[in-house]
Amino acid sequence: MTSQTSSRLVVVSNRLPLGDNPSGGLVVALEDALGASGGVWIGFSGQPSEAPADHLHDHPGARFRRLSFDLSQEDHDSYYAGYSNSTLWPLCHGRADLMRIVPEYLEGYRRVAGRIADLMVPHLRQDDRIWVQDYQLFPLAAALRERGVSVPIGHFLHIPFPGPADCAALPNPSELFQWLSHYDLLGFQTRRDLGAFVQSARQLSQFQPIDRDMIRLCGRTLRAGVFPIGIDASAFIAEARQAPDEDRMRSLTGARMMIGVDRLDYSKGIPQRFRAYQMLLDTRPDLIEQVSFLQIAPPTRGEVEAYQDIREETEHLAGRINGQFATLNWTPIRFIHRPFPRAVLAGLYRQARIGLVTPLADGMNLVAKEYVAAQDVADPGVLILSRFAGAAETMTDALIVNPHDPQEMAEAMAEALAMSSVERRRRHAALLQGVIEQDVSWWSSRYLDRLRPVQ
Ligand code: GDG
Repeated sequence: MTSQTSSRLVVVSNRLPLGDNPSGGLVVALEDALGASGGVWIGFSGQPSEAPADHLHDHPGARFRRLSFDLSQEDHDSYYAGYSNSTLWPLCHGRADLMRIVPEYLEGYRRVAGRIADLMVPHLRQDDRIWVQDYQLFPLAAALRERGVSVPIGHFLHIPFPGPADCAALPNPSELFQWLSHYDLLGFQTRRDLGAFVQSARQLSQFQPIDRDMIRLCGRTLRAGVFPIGIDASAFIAEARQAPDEDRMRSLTGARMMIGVDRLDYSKGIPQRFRAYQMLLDTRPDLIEQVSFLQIAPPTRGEVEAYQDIREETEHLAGRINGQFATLNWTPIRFIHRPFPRAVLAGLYRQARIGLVTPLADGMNLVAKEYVAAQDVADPGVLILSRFAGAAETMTDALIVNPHDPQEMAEAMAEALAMSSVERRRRHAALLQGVIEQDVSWWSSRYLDRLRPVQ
């Protein structure tokens, strides 16, 4: 086997970034490592297929090699909409009440990992290092090991790791730790998640710490560490500087804008945010027409029932608040259930006096970092950040709030609106430094430096 510096990187994620010019932080971060090592990115093609091929499809013409696999509708429903997004996602976000335990989901989840492993094996080389992304693919290392693959395999979890009480609600807690034990490196977003993993593994599995980052799990030795993900900060800063001013409502009424940008997911705390804003308008009538709230919430996972519910709840609440407070010149909430191009988002962040990032649970939350990167350093806005976003572990100069407490959030909004320019600049400078230093390339190189055989 060749040395690890010349090893080839193989990234596997649920979705393959496709298109001629795939963008996004993760792609940018991995592009250099993939390009320099002649690497490969493997993922789902995106559309369920009636006759899934028994080989990976090559997508030529990119800056790195991309190979996609097909999934049947049945596999997609059980593995993706089922076990990944109706069992694991709610569980990892503290919503065991929304979790659906269906034997076919778990079977499909295991079956798809086995299928991906089968498709991958003919493409693998002795000098590969494999980096598996996220909760959709927990069993992949075990499936590859079963097929004789012995190269280093790492996993990075983008979402929170559940504590022991939540893990115990899974249909298969001990299998989860078995799956994880086949990796050489487990990466988490925050110390909180690493701590939850250790506690859960101790209680529900065979676990022993060895030294600083080495552990024994289910009879195997591996590493575990914290690698907080970042954004492509320099690109985002440049994009926001060039963006046109799109906030026409401000020119009409002079109202300062608060912005939220989230996939419409129940973990993001959007209704709680709306209620806090309602409380602000109720208790501070002087702010009527002085502040507006733009919530961009593109659709996601519409096939899962809990997502249809959150859409209804959010639309209903926005309608009620608008009905109660709107004037002829001003609408308190603009709720837009559609995606916008990145460059437009960058400009909107820059024009917003307040960035509202108030999830009830979140692995990291990149919007918090994008909002900071987009600000005008001479006249920056204020980030209001939930203590339950992974980002709160490092972004301590934001106004940190409890998203379950509408009064505390309304007070933070009022405080942000009244904050002096000196304090806004001080807080923003500290936040921006972190966003720039710990960007997405920093994240991927720290992780890949540690992805090597354990012995
Ligand atoms: C998972 C974890 C973790 C949103 N609306 C539009 C749009 N977006 C972009 C944002 C941001 C990204 O999507 C969302 O990232 P988040 O980090 O906020 O949240 P998740 O999608 O839940 O991501 C999370 C992340 O993985 C990375 O590890 O931070 O905790 O849950 O970049 O800007 N982009 C465009 N139009 C939109 O309308 N172009």
